[in-house]
Amino acid sequence: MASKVQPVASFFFFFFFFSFFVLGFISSEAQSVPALYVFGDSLVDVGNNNYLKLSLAKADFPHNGVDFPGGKPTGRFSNGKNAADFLAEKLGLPTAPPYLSNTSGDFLKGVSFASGGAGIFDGTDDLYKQSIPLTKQVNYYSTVYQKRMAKLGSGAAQLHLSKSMFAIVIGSNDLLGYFKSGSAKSKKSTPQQYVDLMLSTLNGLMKSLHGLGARKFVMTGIGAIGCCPTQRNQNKTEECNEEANYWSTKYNTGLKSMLQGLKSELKEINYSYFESYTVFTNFIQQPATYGFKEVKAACCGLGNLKAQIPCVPISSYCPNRSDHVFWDLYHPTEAAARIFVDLLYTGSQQYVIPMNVKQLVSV
Ligand SMILES: *[C@@H]1O[C@H](CO)[C@@H](O)[C@H](O)[C@H]1NC(C)=O
Ligand SMILES: *[C@@H]1O[C@H](CO)[C@@H](O)[C@H](O)[C@H]1NC(C)=O
Ligand SMILES: *[C@@H]1O[C@H](CO)[C@@H](O)[C@H](O)[C@H]1NC(C)=O
Ligand SMILES: CC(=O)N[C@H]1CO[C@H](CO)[C@@H](O)[C@@H]1O
Repeated sequence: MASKVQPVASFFFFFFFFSFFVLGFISSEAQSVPALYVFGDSLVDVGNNNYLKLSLAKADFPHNGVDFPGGKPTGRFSNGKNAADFLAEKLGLPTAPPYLSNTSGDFLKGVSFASGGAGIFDGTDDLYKQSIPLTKQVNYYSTVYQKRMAKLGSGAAQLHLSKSMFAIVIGSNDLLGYFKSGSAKSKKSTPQQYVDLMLSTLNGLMKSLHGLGARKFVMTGIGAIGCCPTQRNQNKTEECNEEANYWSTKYNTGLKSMLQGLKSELKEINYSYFESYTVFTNFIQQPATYGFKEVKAACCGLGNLKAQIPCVPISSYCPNRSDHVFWDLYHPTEAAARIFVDLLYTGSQQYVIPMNVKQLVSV
């Protein structure tokens, strides 16, 4: 009897393991992210501005990159890696390379259009002479999209894009520009009108991306920009600029409802919205929890709060970059960026809604 049962048993045994491996393989395939497309400003720029001759928003000189592999400046506004690098790492992808590094590239694993000084509005970069505003970033993406369609064919390209991540980190420069003393923008519109226009413009650009195959969005709110070293330095008691912070939170509230509206209108999109503001204020209120000792001053710069002269080659920088929240006047250290992305990827609903990026991958 046993000799008759055995082949059957081993068949089931084989079948069980076969299906385990094959289905396991298929489902991990289904969950893998083929590409990461990054849009935004200096928080996620990995070198596009190196190619902009006139731009004043550059980080291709020391001491930027002092902790980057190789210790060289790369164009990242950081001592090391930035959030774009960490997000790519989490997704098992190489860092999305700068679009301007090869405008004829195929970029099958993704590409970054992010540019220091960029805003939702085209004029936001006036201060920096040159950047790639979000509208232009989306235009550049459309050329990548055309190439994808031509190379993979419509069906395969749409499938590839529907599983890809579209990360957008933008808005801080628009708001900082508004609150710059004597800005023309603040004379033209109230902060509420300005924030509403930021959101409706962003909404239009997200719809364009949806029309070009984007289905999964990673969106970040604006951080506590009133607490960056340059803003504190403008206050006698080194306090945060409460007005800038207030309008960041108003923008974030508006962004959350804009995203809900977009989801109910377009149905097939999914997104993660990240509360950068909450994470920032946690750093400031409970620095030790995150390993920080200095939450006010920049690490690299000169003068009060190292915020009077920016991070340029003649500036000094702090010996331990891991205990500072801010690398320079505006930008977080690698240590802070790493925590942001950890929370973005696997954080609870307190930080990322309606789902974190890990969940977004498998939707
Ligand atoms: C740019 O991309 C094209 C297409 O992928 C590739 O053939 C070429 O080698 C790339 N050029 C550089 C300088 O990387
Ligand atoms: C400094 O910041 C505090 C808190 O926002 C504010 O009450 C105060 O007016 C500011 N002082 C100056 C000189 O801007
Ligand atoms: C640098 O700061 C980190 C985070 O606070 C700490 O863990 C580390 O021990 C510090 N390193 C040195 C050499 O002080
Ligand atoms: C987890 C989640 O919310 N997934 C949604 C992604 O979008 C599709 C299309 O709207 C929904 O059916 C899923 O429920």
